[in-house]
Amino acid sequence: MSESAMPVYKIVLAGDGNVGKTSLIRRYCDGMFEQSRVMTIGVDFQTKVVLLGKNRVKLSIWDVAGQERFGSFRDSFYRGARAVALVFDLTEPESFAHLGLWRDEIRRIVPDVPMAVVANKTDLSPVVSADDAHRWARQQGMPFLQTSAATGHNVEPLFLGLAHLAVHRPGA
Ligand code: G3D
Ligand code: MG
Repeated sequence: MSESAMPVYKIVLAGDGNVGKTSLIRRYCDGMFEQSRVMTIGVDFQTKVVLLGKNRVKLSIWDVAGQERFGSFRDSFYRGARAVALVFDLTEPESFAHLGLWRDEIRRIVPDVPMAVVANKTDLSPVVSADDAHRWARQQGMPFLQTSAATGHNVEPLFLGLAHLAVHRPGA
């Protein structure tokens, strides 16, 4: 199938600033991790073609990019999302505490979108208990994954998992 004829699925990474959203996308799309990045301003998205079973699909992966504080701007950004990652930083308890706010904000715009919980920065000493985070995710009925954009740990499974959620969404 030509790339232009491929189905496109919009994937959104949400979560507080500095948790590693942009780094995860870069790591996945470019295979790179930049130790020091300027905070992205404006909407940022990249596309990547993935093989799901026998089917090739295209992901457009959107990052809440440097706009974490501007709620009204984000509403339009969520429209059309087919899967969402709620990302937090294992070294930053506030970023975990805020996941419920992100979930609620997204549910208002795309009520049925499947979400996954992502605990990033596994390469650092955790302050948030991964068990607590896993339990929270389970209560929400969301898959849970621990990642590191720095080492690449679980980055590929993260995006393949999101692609799977997007494609196999019940009722879609
Ligand atoms: P954001 O897009 O969610 O705002 P960024 O977050 O991707 O811009 O990352 C914020 C900072 O965390 C960056 O550091 C980045 O290098 C770092 N970071 C992201 N993911 C990881 C990770 O898995 N492990 C470690 N150790 N660091 C990570 P700077 O220093 O540039 O602010
Ligand atoms: Mg960013």
